[in-house]
Amino acid sequence: MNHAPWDDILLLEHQLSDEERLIRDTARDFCRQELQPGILEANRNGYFDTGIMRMFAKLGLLGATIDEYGCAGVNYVSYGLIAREVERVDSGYRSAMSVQSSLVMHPIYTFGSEQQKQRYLPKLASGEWIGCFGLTEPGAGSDPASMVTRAVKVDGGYRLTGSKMWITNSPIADVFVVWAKNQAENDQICGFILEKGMTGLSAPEITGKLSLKASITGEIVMDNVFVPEENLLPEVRGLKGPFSCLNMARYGISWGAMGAAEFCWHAARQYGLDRIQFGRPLAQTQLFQTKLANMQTDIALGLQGALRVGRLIDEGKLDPTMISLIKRNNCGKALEIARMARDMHGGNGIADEFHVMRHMLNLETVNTYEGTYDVHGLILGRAQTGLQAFY
Ligand code: TGC
Ligand code: FAD
Repeated sequence: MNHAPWDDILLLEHQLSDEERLIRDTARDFCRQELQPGILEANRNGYFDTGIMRMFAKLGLLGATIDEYGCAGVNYVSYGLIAREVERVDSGYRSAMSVQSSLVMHPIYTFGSEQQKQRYLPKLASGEWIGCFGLTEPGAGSDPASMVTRAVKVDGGYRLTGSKMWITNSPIADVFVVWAKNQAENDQICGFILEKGMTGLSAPEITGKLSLKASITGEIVMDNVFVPEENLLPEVRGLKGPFSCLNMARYGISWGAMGAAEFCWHAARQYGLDRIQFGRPLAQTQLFQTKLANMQTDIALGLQGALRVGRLIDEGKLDPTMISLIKRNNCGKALEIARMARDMHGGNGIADEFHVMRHMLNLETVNTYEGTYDVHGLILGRAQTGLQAFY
C-alpha cells in the first residue's frame, strides 16, 4: 500500500513535470533564504524594499510567462507555483510580483505596440522599472465601469484627469498602466502608459494600513497630465482590457492564497505538537485534529483546483468563470484557515513572531482585491442563471 504524505495527500507533487518542480524548488529556496528572514521587520515598519523586485528579476520571476523581451517563458502552472512560494512568506511580496507581471507587463505584451514592448518590457523584467495598475477609483471599486477618469484628445496625445485609489506599488512606480474613459472614442475605456515625472502626475502613499503592510499602496492623481499618442495601448478597447489582465493575476492569487494557508496550517500543526496542556500535546485532542483535518482538506482541494485551471490555461481553454471559482474559494478558505491557525496558537497567535496573524490580516485584503469574495459569487451566479444581480 502507498502512503501519501500528510502535507501532500493528493500527490500534487506527482502531477508536476520535472521542469515545474525545478522552478518551484528554486522559488522556494529563494523565498526561504532571502525573503523570510526580513519579513518581520518589513511588516513592523510598513516597508517594501525595492531591491526585492531586482531579486525577483534575477530569478526570472517577473513577467515569467512571457517568452520574449528578456522574460523566462514558463507555463501558467509554473507561474502559479511561484506565487504559492512567494505568498507562503507574505501576500504583499506576491502582490508586488503579480502586479508587475500580470497587471503591467501582461497588458503591454498583449495590447501594446512593438515600440511599447521594446521600451518597457526589458526594464520591467529586469526590475529596473517598477510598474503599477490603476483601475480602482475612490467612487468605483467593484464597479469599474463607473470610473470617472477621462482622457481628452489634444494635439499629439491626450490629457488625463482623475484619481485612482488603493494602487499597489504606485508611490514607487516608474510606469503606470492607467485605465480611463476616452472622450475621443465615445467614452470607451482605454489603457494608457504613464511615466513617473510627467507634469501633473503624483502618487501619494496611503498610510495606516493594518494589512499588507510589507507592500506599498498609494493613489494615482492625474491633473491634466499630457500623455503622448504613442502611450495609448492600441490593441484593446473596453473593460475586457483590464479584466483580461485580472484573469491572470486572480489565477496567481488562487495559488498564492494556498501558500499563505499552508504556512498557517503547518505552523498550527507544529504548535499543537509542541504545546502541552492538560498533560498532553494540544494536537492529541479531538478538536485540534478536526481543525487540522479541515485545513488539510481545504488546501488539498484548493491546490487541485488551481492546478486544474493552470493546466486549462496552458491548453488555451481559459474561461474567466473558472478563475472566479478558484479565486473566491481559495481566498475565502485561506482566510478561514489563517483565522483558525491564529486561534490554535492561543495568546502567542497575536505575536508577530508566530506570523499567523500577519497572514490573517493580509488575507483580508487578498479576499477583497481583484474582485471581492461576493463579487466573484455574483459572477458565478450570473454565469449559471443568465441573470446579472449586480444592479
Ligand atoms: P461586464 O458587462 O461583465 O463586462 C464588460 C466587458 O468585459 C468583458 N469581461 C471580461 N473579459 C475578459 N475577462 C473577464 N474576466 C471579463 N469579465 C468581463 C465582457 O465580456 C464585456 O466585454 P464586451 O466586449 O461585451 O464589452 O461588466 P460589468 O460592468 O457588468 O462588470 C461586472 C463585474 C462585477 C464582473 C466586474 O466589474 C468586476 O470584476 N468587478 C471587480 C473589480 C475588480 O476586480 N477590480 C480589481 C482592481 S485591480 C486590483 O485589485 C489589483 S490588486 C493587485 C495586487 O496587489 O495583487
Ligand atoms: P466596494 O466595491 O465598495 O465593496 C464594498 C462591499 O460591498 C464588499 O463587501 C463587496 O463585496 C460588496 N459589494 C459590492 N458590490 C456589490 C453588489 N453588487 N452586491 C452585493 N455586494 C456588493 N485596485 C487597482 O486598480 N489596482 C491595484 O493595484 C489595487 N491594489 C490594491 C491593494 C490593496 C491593499 C487594496 C485594499 C485594494 C487594492 N485595489 C487595487 C482595489 C481593490 O481591487 C478594491 O478594493 C476592490 O475591487 C473592492 O472595491 P472597493 O474597495 O471599492 O469596495
